[in-house]
Amino acid sequence: MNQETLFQQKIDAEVKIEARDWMPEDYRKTLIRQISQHAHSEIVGMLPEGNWITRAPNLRRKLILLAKVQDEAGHGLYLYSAAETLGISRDEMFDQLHTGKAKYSSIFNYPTLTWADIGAIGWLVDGAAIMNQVMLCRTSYGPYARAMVKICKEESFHQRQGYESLLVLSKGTEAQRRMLQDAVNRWWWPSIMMFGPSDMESTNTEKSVLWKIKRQTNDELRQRFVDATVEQAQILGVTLPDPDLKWNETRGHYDFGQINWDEFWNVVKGNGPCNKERLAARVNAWEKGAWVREAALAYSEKRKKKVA
Ligand code: BYC
Repeated sequence: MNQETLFQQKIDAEVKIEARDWMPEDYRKTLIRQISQHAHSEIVGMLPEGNWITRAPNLRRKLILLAKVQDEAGHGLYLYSAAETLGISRDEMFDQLHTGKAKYSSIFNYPTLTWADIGAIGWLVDGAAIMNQVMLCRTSYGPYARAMVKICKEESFHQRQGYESLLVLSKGTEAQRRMLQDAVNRWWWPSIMMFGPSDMESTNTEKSVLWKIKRQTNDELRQRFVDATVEQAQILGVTLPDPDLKWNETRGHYDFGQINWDEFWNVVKGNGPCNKERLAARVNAWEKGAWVREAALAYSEKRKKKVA
């Protein structure tokens, strides 16, 4: 039996693939691509929220937001470590991000204009992220699956804090309710787009499902997210900005309107409202942090010499 057949048998039998195991080159490449893009999304995802730490409306909200943004840095680090087990270095991954070769989630290229946007990110963006990431706790590559277990626990707190902060706004003044509705109007469609292109257009899904890297397709997850979110919107008293959103008795799911795929691809290709700003912020942090990396390396060299 050849190695490829043995590998697929292991996948089919739900045996986790570990770093030292034989794997097809395409499996390794797909994982490096997905895990590093996921890590970059966590790190870039800190930027739109970090922007609001100094403007949080009270100490409690500030503490929660600080904790959430720190969690995201941690998620990035677990994911970079998981990707490193596949033979790529962290410096290479950063280089791919900084030169625009690696993607990160489209969602973080939209601006956070008001405080309600922070709640909407928690509710909708983290809500969409969890929908996608729960399946990744059972992904076939061991180091990725194990990283995802901790990440999902924290994402669940992130989603709840966002929803709770919106619930407070929904019971607030007329101006607060308007701010809430405006944030939902702007974040709804980009959140739906986060799941990626439709199954017909997705280039990677077929292989990723065969290898159990992904266990559900982009459209399946998007539908689950819409179904779960509609009732939450009703409790908040907000209208989701889609006139075609309605329950379909036959399908047992909500139907929803046409996604603007031109907008999605435009953002993915680097032309969204904040792409340039986000990338510049990351490159700037990398360049300004050079002395920290040099100092840390010098210290570890000195220790090594002492031990020797
Ligand atoms: N944005 O064949 P497809 C978070 C790309 S952050 C940009 O379906 P795949 C959080 C895709 O990469 C959430 N690009 O691809 C953090 C591919 O291009 P390449 C991040 C996208 O990989 C802070 C092409 O389109 N979560 O949790 O099978 C605060 C064709 O797509 C996007 C993850 O990264 C997009 N939205 O499926 C709050 C989860 N969608 O690479 C929250 C892990 C697609 O071939 N990633 N593309 O050049 C995944 O599950 C999958 O990579 C995706 C896409 C579902 C995103």
